[in-house]
Formats: sequence, C-alpha cells, structure tokens
Amino acid sequence: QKVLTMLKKNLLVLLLIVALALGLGLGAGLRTREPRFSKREIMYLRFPGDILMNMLTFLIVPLVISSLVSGLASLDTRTSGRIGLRAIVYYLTTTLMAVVLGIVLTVSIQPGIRGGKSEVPTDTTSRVVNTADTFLDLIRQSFPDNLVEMCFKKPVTLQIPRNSSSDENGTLSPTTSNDKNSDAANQTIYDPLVTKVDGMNVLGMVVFSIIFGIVVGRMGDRGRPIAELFASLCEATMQLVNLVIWYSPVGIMFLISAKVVEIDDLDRTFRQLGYYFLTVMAGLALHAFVTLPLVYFLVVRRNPFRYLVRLVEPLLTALATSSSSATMPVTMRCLEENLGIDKRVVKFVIPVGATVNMDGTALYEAVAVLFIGQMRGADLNFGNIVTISLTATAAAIGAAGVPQAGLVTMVIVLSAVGFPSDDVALILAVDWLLDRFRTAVNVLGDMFGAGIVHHLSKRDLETNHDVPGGSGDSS
Ligand code: DAS
Repeated sequence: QKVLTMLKKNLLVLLLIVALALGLGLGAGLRTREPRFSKREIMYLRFPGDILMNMLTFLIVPLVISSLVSGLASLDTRTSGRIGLRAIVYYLTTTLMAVVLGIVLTVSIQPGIRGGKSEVPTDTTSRVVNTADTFLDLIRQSFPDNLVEMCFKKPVTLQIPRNSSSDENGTLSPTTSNDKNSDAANQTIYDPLVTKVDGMNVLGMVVFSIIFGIVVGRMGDRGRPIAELFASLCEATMQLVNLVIWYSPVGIMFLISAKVVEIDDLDRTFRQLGYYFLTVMAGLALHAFVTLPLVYFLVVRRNPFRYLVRLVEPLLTALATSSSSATMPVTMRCLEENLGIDKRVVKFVIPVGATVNMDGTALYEAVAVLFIGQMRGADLNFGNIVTISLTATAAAIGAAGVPQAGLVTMVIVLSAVGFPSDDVALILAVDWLLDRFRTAVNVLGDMFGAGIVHHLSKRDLETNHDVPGGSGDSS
C-alpha cells in the first residue's frame, strides 16, 4: 500500500512535469503558425481534463450534504458548537490577516503607479469619493446592499461590454461610457462550467446541511438511523473519490497543458501587469509559507512544514482546477488518510471552509482594488483602506469555490470605493493564472484550519460518541 501510495504521489508530480513540458513544448514549437491552435483543437486537448473537473464537480453535492449532516449529527450540539466556533474564529482571523498583508504589500510596492501602463479612463466621476464622515457611515458604505443580495442569491454576474476596446498593445481597457444600455452584447467572463457549479449555490447547500445535521443530532436515538444513512452515503462518496483520484494525474496533465498552449504574448501581458502579478504572488506566498505556518505552530506547537509537505495532492488539484469546491473531495481524503485528522472535524471544517474560508481570494481582492485605485491616481484615504479591508473579507466569504469567483465578487469591493465594475477588465489578462494560486492558498488555509481545530478539539472528540459508520481517529 505504501509503495502504491508513493508511486501515485510521484506519478502525480511526474505527470504534472510532463504536462507543463507538453504544454510549453507545444506552445513554443507552434508559436510561429497563426492561429497556433484552433478553439476546437484546444477543446479536444482539454477534454480529458474537463472529465476530471466534471467528476469532481458532481461529487460536491453528495459530499457536502452527507459529510456535514453525518459529521454534525454525530456530535452533541455543545461539541459541534465548540468546533464550529473554533473554525469560524480561525476563518475570520486568517482572512483578515491575508487582507492586511495584501494592503501593506500594495501600499509599499505601489504596482499601480510603478507598472500600471494600461489605459484607464480619467473621467472625474470615477475618482474615489468617500463621503463617510463617521465610522458608522463608513461601515454603512462598506456593506452595500448587493453584498446581502450576493449572499442569498447567485453571486453578481459580471458583464463586460463586448465593445471594450483593446488598445494597440492588446490590453483590454474598459469602455469609458458607463452606459449600461450600450447596444453591445454583454459577455460574461467566466467558463460555462462555473455557471453550472454556480447554479448549485454551494453556500446555500452548506447552510442547509449544517442546520439539518444539528437537527438530526438533537433527535437523539430517533435521529441515529438518519445519521447512519448519511454516514454510509459519505463513505460511498469517498469511495468514488478514490476512483477519481486515480484518474486525477491524467486530468491535471491535460487541464494544465490546454491552458499553457492557449497563452499568447505572455511577455507583453506581464510587462503591463508585471508589478501587479508579482504583488499578488508575493502576498500569496507570504501568507502560505509564513502566516499560516506561524498560526499553526503557535496553536499546535508542531513543525508546520512537516504537515505542509503531505498536502501536495490537494494543492496540485487546486492549481489544476481553480476550484476549492472541486478540490474538496481530494482535500478531505488527504486530511483523513495522510494526516489522521478526525473525520468529524474534516466533515465539518472542509465543506464550510471550502465555501467561506478564502484567504487567497481576500488578499487578491484587496490588492486588485488598491492597484486599480493607484492606476486611477485615486487618493485612497484611511477610510477607503478600511472599507476595502472589510468588503474584501466579506466578498471572499461570499465567493463560491469555483473558477474566477473572486473576480466576480470583487465588484462589491470596487463599488464600495466608487469604482465602476468593469474596471476588472484591467486585470483580466492574468486572472486565470492568479486564480489557480489563490485557490491553492484557499485550500491550504482550510487544511491548516482542520489541523488546528482537530488539535483544539481533541478532548471534546474523545468524550464524544463515535461517528456512526466511521469512527473518528486522532493522530
Ligand atoms: N477559484 C476560487 C476558489 O475555488 C477562488 C477565487 O476565484 O478567488 O477558491
């Protein structure tokens, strides 16, 4: 079993290297012929990867519902309340730390002044106007009503008018006219797959499953058959996950290759957005390899990097799929089998974390909005910075764990500081790549969270009766 596991893990890394080589080789080799690849050819190349994405995506529904219901039903409300509270405190703390890190880096590196060469409309209306003269006004201004709407409806759909002109060096710049009735057909910016996953409204499913699980738990013996049914459903789903895991190296290989060969004029794009890209990557790297390990070490008092190195599989899946939700089955299996985290903790912390705990997204949204403000020459005062921190945290919590969700919910942060929503066109060119890294940081934050909550809940879990159909084990 050990050999098999070693082989699979190395196989995964080996295939990924092959994938990148394949992609780069094909991309470089065919660079001269225009167009290098037709849409149809890229679709065929990506097809084996789409199969992986669809399999993982369709596992989300049974996995979220069965794991939350069976996890919560197996704990008495005091224990599940304590585990939930620890998880929520961890989520909010690390998300805010990510936002502050992003803001400090953007204010010190100044990417929008140093490197922002994109055309930005200079119409005065878009200058930041923050009329908040009291903190209360500021809070009221920071949580626009579309935030409430976003939490209870599908996340805002971002429309970028098709007539957004691309200037001579090909960077998309938003149209200056904010006329929403422009005759240009609007174009959404994210993959059709996202629409399908979006339609599931994972956040709503998580909320329902938590409430239902607590209710079943409070039913005592009468609820046990229900809890056992959902525990068996969860086990069956995890068996399906094992099958998908065997296929995942192939899927990851083609997902990444198809993306690599699609890149055209990477150097021109990075020249324009280089400083912005580096600021986001620096923030994500610091959060992943300094902040999160430090929080883990301070609480668990163990070497965080020994924990981190056993999380390769979910991180690679997150990089390949750009979706925390699609990565969730791999994350849960890795925590339970490789790290011995108690099932009851994993079943609660991961489904909720994959949906509301998004450190990478929060950091990214704060950096992106500040970057746009710098490019606009906006005078961002302290009040705006606080607004951006609060709304970036809220927007990240509301973002679904699907590709480019962070770009869509960024509209909330932009509107909180008075920027038009189509300003996102300025950073669109590199979002598909940053999305992968911020998703990996989101997943990493969830996994460190599971380790921390497991450590803090050990005593509770030992006194609590076992999960029906699958006992919790402590490492
Ligand atoms: N792709 C999202 C996720 O799955 C992150 C984002 O879009 O910001 O976590």
